[in-house]
Amino acid sequence: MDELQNFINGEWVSGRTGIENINPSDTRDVIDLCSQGSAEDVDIAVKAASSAFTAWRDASPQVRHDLLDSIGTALLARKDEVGAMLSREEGKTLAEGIGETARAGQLFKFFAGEALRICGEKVDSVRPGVDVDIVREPIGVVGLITPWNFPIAIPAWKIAPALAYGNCVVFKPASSTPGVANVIVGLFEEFGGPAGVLNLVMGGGEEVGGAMTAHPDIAAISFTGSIGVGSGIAAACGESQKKVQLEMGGKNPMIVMEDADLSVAVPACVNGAFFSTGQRCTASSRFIVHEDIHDAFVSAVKKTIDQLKVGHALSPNTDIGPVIDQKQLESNLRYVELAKEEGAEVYGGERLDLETPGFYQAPALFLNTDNAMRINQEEIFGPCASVIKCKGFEEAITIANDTRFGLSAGICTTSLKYSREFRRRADAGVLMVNLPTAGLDYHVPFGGRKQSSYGPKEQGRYAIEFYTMVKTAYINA
Ligand code: UN1
Repeated sequence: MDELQNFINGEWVSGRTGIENINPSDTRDVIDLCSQGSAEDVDIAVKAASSAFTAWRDASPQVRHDLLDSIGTALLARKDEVGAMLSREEGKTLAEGIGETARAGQLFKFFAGEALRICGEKVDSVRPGVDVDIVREPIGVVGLITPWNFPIAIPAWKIAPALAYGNCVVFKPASSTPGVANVIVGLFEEFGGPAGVLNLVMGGGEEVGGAMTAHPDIAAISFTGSIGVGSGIAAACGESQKKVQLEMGGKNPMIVMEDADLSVAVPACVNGAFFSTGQRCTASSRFIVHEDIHDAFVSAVKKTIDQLKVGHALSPNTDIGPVIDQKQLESNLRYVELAKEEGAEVYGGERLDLETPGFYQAPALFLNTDNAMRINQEEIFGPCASVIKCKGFEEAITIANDTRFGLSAGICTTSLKYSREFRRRADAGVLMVNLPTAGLDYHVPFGGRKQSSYGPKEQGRYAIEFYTMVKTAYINA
């Protein structure tokens, strides 16, 4: 069996132990063995990154541009092969795996360009004869901790800006999707990335993640994952005074107004809730539907999900792949039971036994629900969505905002007035009008509010806020 190794100071090294990387579409398929790093490996990686920092910071932006651009071009050229690897280990469909790999390629190319556009400001001082220069500098060694659900796009949108702005990186990917993480690091090596600038340490959150958040020479941590782990990271970073950026959960609302075009609203809702098996923090999980359109909406959604084929991620007819693992599947099924206990009517949601042994679940629609129910307040992270009936826009927007989360929010309407009011009043970081709540462009900012996110936004030109720090110089010529 192939062993995936860690990459520290420009060398591939084995961990002390390894864990099996299992295909969630077919648990008989053990893809490879993933090396597990230790706190000591983190320490060696941080030392390597610290030693590499000055040269990388001072390298011409052309050098950083060329490296990132080459990685991006290669990801685009190899998107079919890498996308298939992604789908095999993560379980999203082949089309989604290829699409995500292409997105990762575009992210690298975007930040390649940004490396050439790092600007400062020159300001006249209030003191005559004095100039003020404001410049942005890299922050040093950054620790990047990424989840399994977008195993190549999220590493790309953290690694590419980190490197573009002159930082060195210690990167810990999720343990269930190490293969595609290795692809990025492999390309970095292939295109001559200097030793120590990008280090990969795989392993458990507690040992490897914990060693990263506690390390005195890591200046900043960017994390995407669960709210429980995220708040622990924020506390640890507060203690060691690191800059921190967190992207966590969502309970994203999609309002469907009485004037919505159902031929737009139904596909947007079904895509937002169930594609990628609902395993997106931007997934729609609460459909807030005007009473006048409620029955027509519900029957059209049921009809659409009846036609979706749940199956092996690599099979060409599959619309929805498996859930990532047994633990997540059990958690989803517990929420389906909870929905019944809380008085919802449940459509679908059962465990499916298919030709290959995998973690399959039918899409679940919870009907006649109330926003106060736990199924409408807790993030499920599976193919489950609720319908909440409302009487009008005021009630819809109140329900939409009645959550501790604030990542994405959507509305389906043909009215300019509803669309405008929604954009003014929805308390979320990403808003979608007549589009699924999930599915981001690669060149614009992303991030939420309330307990969904913490710290500066990711992606687009706004990524510079996190990956640089500002220096103000006064010059008396
Ligand atoms: C998307 O909706 O295109 O983990 C991406 C997540 C988010 C990314 C969503 N950080 O689901």
